[in-house]
Amino acid sequence: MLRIAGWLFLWWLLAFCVACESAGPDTTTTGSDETATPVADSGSSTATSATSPTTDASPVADSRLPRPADYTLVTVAEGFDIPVYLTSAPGDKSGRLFVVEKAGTIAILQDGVRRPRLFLDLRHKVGAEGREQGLLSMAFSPSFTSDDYFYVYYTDTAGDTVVARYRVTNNPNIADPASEAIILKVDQPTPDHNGGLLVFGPDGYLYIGLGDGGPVYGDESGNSQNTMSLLGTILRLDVLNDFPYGIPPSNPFVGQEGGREEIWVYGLRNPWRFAFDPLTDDLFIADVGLYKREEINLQVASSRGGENYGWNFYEGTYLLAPDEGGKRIAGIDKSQLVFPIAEYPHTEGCAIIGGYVYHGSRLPGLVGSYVFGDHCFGSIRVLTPTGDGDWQQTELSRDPGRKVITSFGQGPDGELYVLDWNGRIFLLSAAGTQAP
Ligand SMILES: [Ca+2]
Repeated sequence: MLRIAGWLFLWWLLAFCVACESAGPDTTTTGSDETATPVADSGSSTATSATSPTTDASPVADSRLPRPADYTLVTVAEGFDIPVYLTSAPGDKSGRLFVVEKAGTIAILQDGVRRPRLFLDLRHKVGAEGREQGLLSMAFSPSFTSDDYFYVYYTDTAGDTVVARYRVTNNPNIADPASEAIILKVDQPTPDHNGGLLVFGPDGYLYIGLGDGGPVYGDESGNSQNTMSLLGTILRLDVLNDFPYGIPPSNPFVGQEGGREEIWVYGLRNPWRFAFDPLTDDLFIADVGLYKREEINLQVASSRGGENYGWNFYEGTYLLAPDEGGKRIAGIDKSQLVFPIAEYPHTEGCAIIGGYVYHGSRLPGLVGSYVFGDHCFGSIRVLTPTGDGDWQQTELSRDPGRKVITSFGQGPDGELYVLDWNGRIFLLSAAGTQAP
């Protein structure tokens, strides 16, 4: 099993980020860093300005920036089989956490103990052999207390993406495996960049992230810039009022030529994880990079959708060269692209793992900040708002090789969990906190 897990991990790394192989000095590339501000590499206590194509972030007073020494990760559970997502059910007072395992199972973690019986076992339907395939996330219906529905995102045995709805049985700890209702299937050209997240927005619509479909390199197929393709996008569907889904009338391509009506935003490489700030309804989209940059995009709540986040012209603020597989077009209008609010270079990581804006009670110093991480460096990072619309980036910790972050998770109390390829679940905690 260890050997298999090791191979899977290698595949994951390679697929998630070709840059793991090519993240060395930038001597082999011909692209230009025309708009980028380098981020300093200063180890585990980096405090840098988030890069921005137009403005420099105003520095936050040091006292407001999180200090690495103030935080730690406390192990709350071990022994999961490649956990890739953690969530809770709306209105659920039981304290249960639902842990999605890549191979196709959902387990319940309650009071720090894994319940012996699985909530759902889809291993017979899920193709999880490769790279970024598997059962990748779940989302409970906003009306779960009345409709008992939840939704899952998985790779089927043919290698394609499936979004499906399931229902809980009369036993709240067991879902009905026969209740599957397929919402959406998306052909995947390769096992790479298959996205993986579905989440309900504050508007009650289901947001579904899809990567460019691979292969690993520069989206030579041009899917992300092709709005007739669902790849390289976040979709926005009405699954509560229609089956398999309805198109929200306010979606940006409704009634427009040249775009699929399911698309909410596009120009993404692999939005593995994204999250709404529950206070502001702003959407934070972490997009996994290729050679150079890992990036965070912010869509403010007032957006009407249709943003083009720039891939595969740009990776963060790095302009891809033609021989880097980019779909570079002379005279591209940068004003039509939306650039990230923050990025970091591949000297500090190789695959961003998007997290959440923190609104828990245990860590008052992080309230309102966006907490995220990096898969390869095992790092926890924070974006702190400067108060004038910019953000400052801090690295809280780094643990390359030992901690292999697959995802963050959020408990019903807003506390943040970190999930690790090696089966561990950590709680982001104040320094000095003891394991339960
Ligand atoms: Ca981008």
